[in-house]
Order: sequence, then structure tokens, then C-alpha cells
Amino acid sequence: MSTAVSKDIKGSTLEAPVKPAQLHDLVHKIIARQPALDMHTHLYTPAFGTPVHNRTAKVDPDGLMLWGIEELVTYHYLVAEVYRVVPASVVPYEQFWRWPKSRQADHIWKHLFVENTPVSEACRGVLTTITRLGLDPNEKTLDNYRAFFAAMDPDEYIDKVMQLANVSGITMTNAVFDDNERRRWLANPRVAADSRFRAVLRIDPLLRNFPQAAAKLTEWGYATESELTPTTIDEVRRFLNDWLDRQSAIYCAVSLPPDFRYPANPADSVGQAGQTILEKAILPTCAQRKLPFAMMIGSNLRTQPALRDAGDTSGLADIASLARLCREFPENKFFVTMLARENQHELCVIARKFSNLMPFGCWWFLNNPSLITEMTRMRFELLGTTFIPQHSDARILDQLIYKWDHSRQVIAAVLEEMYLRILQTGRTVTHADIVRDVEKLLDGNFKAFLAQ
Ligand code: HDL
Ligand code: ZN
Repeated sequence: MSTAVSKDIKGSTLEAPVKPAQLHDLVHKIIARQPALDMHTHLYTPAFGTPVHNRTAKVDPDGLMLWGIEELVTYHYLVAEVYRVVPASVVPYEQFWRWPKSRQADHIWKHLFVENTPVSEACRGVLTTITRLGLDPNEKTLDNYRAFFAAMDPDEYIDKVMQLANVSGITMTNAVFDDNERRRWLANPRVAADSRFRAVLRIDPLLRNFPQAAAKLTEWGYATESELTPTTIDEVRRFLNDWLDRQSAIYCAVSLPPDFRYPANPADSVGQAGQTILEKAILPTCAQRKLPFAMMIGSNLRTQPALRDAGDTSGLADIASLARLCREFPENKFFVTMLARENQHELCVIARKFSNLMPFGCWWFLNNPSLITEMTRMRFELLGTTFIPQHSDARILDQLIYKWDHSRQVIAAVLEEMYLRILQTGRTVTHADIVRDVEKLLDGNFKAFLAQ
């Protein structure tokens, strides 16, 4: 039990039954104090380079460590939203992308934050972050914020943000098929050697477009062909093991389209090749290494290609395929998050049947208070405390502050409601119970599933 959380909460001793009137404050305090282990982000260590003007680090235009006001305000969620205010007929997409980041940020700030009320979750998040950093969210321009960040050291800033967000560890997404990232791993094997971060091997092309992935593997020295011969399978497994070793990855991950099916059918874009790679390379390798395989299911990529990263959408995925995988690969552990709201209930139902399935997070378009509330309530009602309620999916370091602030508020409100229902049965709930439950939800369930 994390004594750090429980020792100084006034007005209650650990074993005393909690009264209904105490619940609200106690649950919110315990959730605020419990460090969260963030199991899915797109954040990077400083050694991956930063494109952000700052006090100490060399600016690397292709650097992967994103932080500061201009990255915050040009987050791809906000690019999509600004195009609802200023259409492409006024600012053609390619013109926007040619603008320097500073001009993109000024454009977004003006249209989403000054000339309109920033009520969207992505806008509100920027405001929460600015305020938590001690800055005034009412500025009409970004100038004062720019000055604040220009004086910051990126490495020190990571500690500051983790402390403000009360995040104990950051799990990265390391896309090995991204040349910019891959070359950084090869140039510096210690690029991720930072105790605050853990690596995850992300392999989307291997399942979404095997012929393209096979061509890359051949380029990289693996004897893979586009046909799935035994040699190809062996070489794909060698590739996976090489990179899981290089990254000391704590799990392997993929984002899959809504039409993913297992077994594959002709209409399934992952197809027979993807199924074979999954069955004969990825799952056996993960099982052998006792590593979870994270399946993030339901993303349609580049539905609006002109918006680039902001152009993806969601779709209803097939739960039966997931259930088959959990049943037919009992030696494998599956982290699963799904992108369609309509998939959430069935995901809870199959999680009740398969203990090698760990539902996690309110992903992407679901990461909004109304849907986090709905999903978290449903998960408590069907799964007790045996799930991982949230990950940040942060792409910009500073987002940890708002993504965890906002989620903690919602999770606390739902958990309070659950405890109130328990008290109404006559069963008592102690302060220690709440500390234990919250520790599992924000930290322990993730660690335990990794270690299983
Ligand atoms: O595939 C993923 O991991 C998604 O989270 C995408 O990165 C998406 O663009 C995103 O950032 N969602 O929050
Ligand atoms: Zn993500």
C-alpha cells in the first residue's frame, strides 16, 4: 500500500469506516495523491532531440521530444478543430502546413481561444495546463507563454511536469518503422536510458501493410520475402526480438482498423498476411517473453488525408475476433483499448470471460469527461477494480498535466458514486480500502499485468 498517499490525510484513520459525508473529499484527495503510471503516451526522452527553442538543449528540427506552448496549441486535435472555424477555402491545408509552427499556433490561439470560447476538451486542456504552470490563461497572444518556455530546460521541465501531473512513469510509443525514430535508436543505443521512461515496440505496418513492412525488413538485413515462408516468419521473429531487446520494451503494441478480423476475411485490410504474422510471429514472440501485446482497435487512418495526423477517424470493430484471440492464445496477455464508444460494453463483457485481457484507457475521441464517465462507470459495474481506467496518450509533454487532472476528476466522481452504492448496502468501506483500490487503478493493475 502506498503509505505516501495515506499518511497525512486529515480527519480519518486508515481502518476507520468512511462516512458518506467524508467520501467526496477523501476519494478526491486519495486519487490526487496516488502517482499514476502512464501506460500509453507518445512522449520521448530528451535524448530523442527537441525542435523546441529552449534555454539549454540544441534545437533539432526533427527532434521527437515535443513540449511548450506552440506544440501544445498545434496539437493535431486542435488543428482539426480550427478547420471547423476557418475552413480550407480560406486557409488551404497545404498553406497551413507550410506556415512555421509559430504562425500555426497564433492562428489556432486567435480562432479557438480568443475569438471563440475554448469549450472543447482539447482547448480546455491547454487552459488547465497554462493555469497549472502558474500562467494567465486569458492572454490574447502567445508572447508571454513563449517567453516562459524559452527559459526552460527540457530535462528539468520533464521533472516539473511529472510532479504537477503526479505521474510516476511515462510509457513511450516507439514506432520502429518510423525512420526518424529508428535512426535515433541505431545512433544511440542509450537514447531511452532515462528512469522516468519505458519503451514500447510499436509495429503497425507489420500488420496493416505486410508487403511494405517486409520490404523495409529486407532493407534492414532480414531475409524476409513478401511470401510468408518459414524463413520469412523466422526473420520477422528475429526482427521483433532484436528490437524488443534494443528497447527493453515492456510490451508490444499495434493500432488496428475497425475492419480487423480474426480469422481474417478478404474484406479485412489486415488480411491473411496480417493474421499469419500475428499467429506465427508476434504472439509466439510475446508469449515466449511473457510480454503483453497491446491491441488498439478501431482507427481509420487518414480519412481526411489533408489534415495529416489530424485526419484519422474511428469505426466500430469486431469483438468476436478479439474474444477468439484471447481464447486461442491463452499464453498471451492482451492490453486492449477500442476507439468506438459502441464497442465499450462488449469489451467489458469479454473481459469478464478472459483474464488474459486487460481493458485500458478512454482512447483518443473517447477521452472526454462525458465518455470517460460512461466507460468508467460501466467498467466498475462489470469488472470491479480489475481494469486500467486511463492513459494520457500525451503527444506533448505538458499535456500530462491536463490529461491526468481532468481524468482524475472524472474517475474520482465515479469511484465516489460506487462507494456510496456499497455503503448503502451496509458494507463499510475504510480509508485503507480506498487507498488500495486507487493504487491498483492508477498503478498496480498495470504493473501486475506486466509481471504475470
Ligand atoms: O495510434 C495511437 O496510438 C493514437 O493514440 C494516435 O497516436 C492518435 O493520433 C492520438 O494521438 N490519439 O490521442
Ligand atoms: Zn496513442
